[in-house]
Amino acid sequence: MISKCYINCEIILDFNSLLFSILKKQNPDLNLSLNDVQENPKKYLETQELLLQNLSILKPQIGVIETLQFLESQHIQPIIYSEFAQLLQQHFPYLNWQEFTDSDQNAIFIDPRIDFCEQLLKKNLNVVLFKNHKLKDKDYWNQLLQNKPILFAESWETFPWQSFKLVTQPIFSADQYKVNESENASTKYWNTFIKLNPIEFTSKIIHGRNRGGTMLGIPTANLQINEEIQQLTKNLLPGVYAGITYLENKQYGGVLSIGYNPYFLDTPQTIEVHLYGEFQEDFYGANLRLIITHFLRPESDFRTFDHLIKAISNDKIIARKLVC
Ligand code: RBF
Ligand code: MG
Repeated sequence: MISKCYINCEIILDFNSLLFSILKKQNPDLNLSLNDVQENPKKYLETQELLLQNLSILKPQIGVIETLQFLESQHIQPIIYSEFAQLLQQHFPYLNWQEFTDSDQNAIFIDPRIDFCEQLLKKNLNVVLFKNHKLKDKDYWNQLLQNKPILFAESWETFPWQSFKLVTQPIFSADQYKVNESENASTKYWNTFIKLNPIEFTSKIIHGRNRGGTMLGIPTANLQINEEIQQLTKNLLPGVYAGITYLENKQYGGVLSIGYNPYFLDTPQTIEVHLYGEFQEDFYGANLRLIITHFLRPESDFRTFDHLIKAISNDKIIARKLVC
């Protein structure tokens, strides 16, 4: 009978995204996709020092709290394993941290990194990979693991914890979801920010990819990035910020994303600002003055589209309190 569930710490805190952000900040021209980091994190481990220094600015992945609550409701003890368990315990005392173990027959191991995965399977332990929109398919893993049994599951809710047979197909559908401010579950653990020395510039509003308004329900003004802006923002970690904006001489609070949109695998850097206000027009070509005042979180990849939406909706609530 399964009574424990070990979850990879890197999943809970999304180390890969932070690592990606730090590497990009050090060298914006580095031709690196988040997938590179995910597939071979060892290659980048020399920056682990930096990763640990930046732990205090991390927020747990948006679905984490619900997930842990769900597991508890199934009478399964959720444990997050990490070689940095003690350090992490100090930063995230509400999560149950433990050093890595690889011998517990009564446990399921969730999304281990590939090297741990092999180690676990050699010992005939139960490994489950949860589907996300970027997870390689079953054949890829089967080949890699030489047909050792590995379980693929679509979601926590549909995974048959007590008997665990498998398998469902991943479905990624965008249009059910919109930013909905009443739907924030994890703000309690997310209500943190860092005050910055304000960074100020003016930029032209250009066409983006039109996802913000239609897909995410959070319309954004995409800003042109010139040499000056590049210089001014080069020390900012890719992430989410709050600030004050001026558009046609009127002031609006704003929440913005500066980065590479890892969820959508966009590679060029973008700066996108959502203004707190009602607008009919699109303002393409207009100038926006922006004063960046707070850092909210590093940008992140997400397991599901739902999580991206929830994260942005929480950002929106937190930033509004700061700048409106
Ligand atoms: N994209 C990501 O891939 N990861 C993020 O963590 C992320 N956070 C965002 C937070 C805010 C407040 C906004 C406005 C956007 C964020 N985005 C993020 C960018 C989002 O993917 C982008 O706005 C849409 O793709 C539209 O281009
Ligand atoms: Mg936009």
